[in-house]
Amino acid sequence: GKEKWPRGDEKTWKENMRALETDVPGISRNIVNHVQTSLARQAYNLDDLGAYQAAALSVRDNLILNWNDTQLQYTRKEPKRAYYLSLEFLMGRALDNALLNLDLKKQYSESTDKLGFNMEDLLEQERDAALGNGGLGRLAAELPVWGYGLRYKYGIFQQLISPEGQQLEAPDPWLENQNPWELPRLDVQYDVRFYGSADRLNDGTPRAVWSGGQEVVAQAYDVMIPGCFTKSTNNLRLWESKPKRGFDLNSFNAGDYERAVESSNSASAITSVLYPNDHTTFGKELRLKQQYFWTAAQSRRHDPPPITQFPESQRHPSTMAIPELMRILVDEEDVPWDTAWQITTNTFFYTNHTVLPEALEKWPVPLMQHLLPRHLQIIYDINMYFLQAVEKKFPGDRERLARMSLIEEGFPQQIRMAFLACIGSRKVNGGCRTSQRAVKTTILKDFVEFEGAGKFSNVTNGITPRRWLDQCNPELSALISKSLNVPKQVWLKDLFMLKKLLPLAEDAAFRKEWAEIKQRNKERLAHHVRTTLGLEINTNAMFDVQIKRLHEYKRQSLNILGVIHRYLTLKDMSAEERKKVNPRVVFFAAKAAPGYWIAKLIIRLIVNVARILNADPETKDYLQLYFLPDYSVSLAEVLIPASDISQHISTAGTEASGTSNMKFCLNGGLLLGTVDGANIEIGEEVGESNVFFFGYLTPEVEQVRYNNIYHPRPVEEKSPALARVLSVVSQGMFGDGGIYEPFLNTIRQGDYYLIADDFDSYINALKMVDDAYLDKEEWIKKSIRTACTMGKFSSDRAIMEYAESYWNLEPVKIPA
Ligand code: GPW
Repeated sequence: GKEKWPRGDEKTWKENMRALETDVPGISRNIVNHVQTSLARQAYNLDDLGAYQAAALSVRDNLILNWNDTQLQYTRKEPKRAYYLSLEFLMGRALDNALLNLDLKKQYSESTDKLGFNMEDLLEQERDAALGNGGLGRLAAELPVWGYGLRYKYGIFQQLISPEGQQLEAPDPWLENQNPWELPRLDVQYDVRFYGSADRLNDGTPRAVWSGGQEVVAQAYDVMIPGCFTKSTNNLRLWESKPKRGFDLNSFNAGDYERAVESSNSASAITSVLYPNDHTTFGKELRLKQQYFWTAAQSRRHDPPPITQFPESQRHPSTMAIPELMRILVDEEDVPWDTAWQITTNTFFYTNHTVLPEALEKWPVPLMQHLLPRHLQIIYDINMYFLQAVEKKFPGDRERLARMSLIEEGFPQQIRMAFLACIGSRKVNGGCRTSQRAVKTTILKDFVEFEGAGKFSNVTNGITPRRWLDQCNPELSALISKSLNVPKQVWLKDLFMLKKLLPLAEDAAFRKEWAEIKQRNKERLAHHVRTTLGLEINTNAMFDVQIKRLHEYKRQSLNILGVIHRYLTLKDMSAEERKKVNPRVVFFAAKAAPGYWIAKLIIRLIVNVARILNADPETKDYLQLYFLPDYSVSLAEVLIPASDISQHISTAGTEASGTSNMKFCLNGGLLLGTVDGANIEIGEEVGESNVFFFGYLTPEVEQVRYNNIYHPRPVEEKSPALARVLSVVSQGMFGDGGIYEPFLNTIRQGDYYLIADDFDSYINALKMVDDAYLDKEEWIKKSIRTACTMGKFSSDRAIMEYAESYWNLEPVKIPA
């Protein structure tokens, strides 16, 4: 019984429907309109921020029109959809990306020019949407599916560095200036319950009633995500928590205003801040509240069934969606248990993002009992049926049952969320080939034996060439279009086309253009550092970059100790010898989790080494070191195109994939790395002669670690060069040596991350990089070969693999 629409006079509707403004006069009209009405400002008091907002609102109008058409088409066709559930979406800025995807950048720049504003300045006005920690959140931002996340009031903290080199954290009030990219959906609100009690009906059904406790409201905000050169515009739905209307009415009525306000604070607290811990879990109640709040809000929307959802992360924040769907089906829809379990295990797909066992999420049973009593019952029931099945296949193997149980014994008992995600999903996949192999042979070994290997496979991560080439490196993008002789609209959607440029590595004129672009990107970075930090950078040097979260396993420590080694080597040389050295500028940018103090100590060391090096008249022309504070997506967009070499040097067997490695290579930066994560597949694509690998291999690491504990050898024996570096740090070459002892001791004893074991091999690799750089022409060839073999790492390829072999989705065409 569909109603007739439009209501009223069809002609009036048709005549007044707005179309996209795509010419300069129309765009200018639209921008000025927003200045006058949406912003209530005028030409005489308009600053860059206001002009940015008006331009953004005008672009948003276009996105909304496309978004409406997309919605309509989805409503008509009712295709199966994939929902990507992630607690993190590290979006970065939206305006430039939207302009490029809409293919309207030129027109908008011309229009703002006419209005007296420079588009590049306006773009700088936008605050990053930083609702994520690192690669995991960024990956979520790059997949073209419907996303569901949380609308944190505060994103990842802002990093400040004190004069002593201490990391300080400040809140990130990113919504302060209004966010033009979101639409509050006041009509989309759901109640979400916490606490209370769960009573089984015991009426022959598995049903229970969950009641009492506290209810909060989940309020939807929609963020429009433009597809690339298409009308198709996706949606990122972010949930905000707020107090229920009439929240704690009793307290209000009793005149206890303060208590009522307190509980309303606790309702809003759920989505107030992103947890800044990368690769760790803390077992905090508020975090579990965040997870459940979001999976509960999301699960209310399951039209049209069956839904295909897609929970992410080894930290399994979305695993709560599994017992929640079971609860809805069993308790609210009265579906029999077995049918409900079948639906559930056909709905979820689980992507694993880490191989570090300490990052596996576990929740204390007492906390779950208190906060989500019904879900605990459901988890117990799932576990019971599951262990019965295991027992049937492996009769009498009690140890196996204990290993595989969703409940880990101990005080308190803990729920193993990775296992729940595994058994509750149709497929389990990893972010690259080797990490998935690692998962299958370690964390989930028993599950592979039980369920068969077919359930476990890998979809290698990808990155979007729109942001990570066209947007951040427009000159390179233009050169590629010109050389391929096709518009960027074509090759940006078929990145394998870059292969056609490989022969041009032998063309001197092409190499010259390629090198000049790299040089201008280096100057752009130098300009950025000059204007933001007031520092002068030698742009004739090799730019050597390591940017990622600060973590011991990622080994920024190895890099900084290598820098000190280089410094000592330079100091040993005569002035004449030094003149032959290839100058190098080393860049770091990284945030450390606020409670991860060894990581903060490593930042402190980097900052203090930089202070000494950059002021040393003997060496500063040959070696400079910069720690750029407050790493963000926007900073990455300036750093990545400027890099000659980048470092991805995690201990073998620790990095699940890495994605910045792909971004650097796509921009013609060479890769220095360990044989780990996606580095391996990058090496396969570009050829081993174009990358620099070093260090112990994954199968060897276990034995080395064992020896480091049971047959320890002093650092002096493993690497005299490193021993010297540690001793100058300890003796105070970079300020009070004493404060670094706890860090140095992690290398002297245990050395879990193999710093001493890999050091000489690392120094050797750095030397190979230096030698290779001496032959400039050959270096540029390597740079071209690297960029042009990155086809495989486009997120388009990754999403195609997901859609075809996992989700069974088909693209929906949005007609003009
Ligand atoms: F531990 N990743 C991340 F798996 O950025 F949860 N933060 C995290 O907390 C985790 C993973 C977690 C990253 C991986 O470190 C990186 O190797 C991978 O490329 C990325 O997730 C996307 O899969």
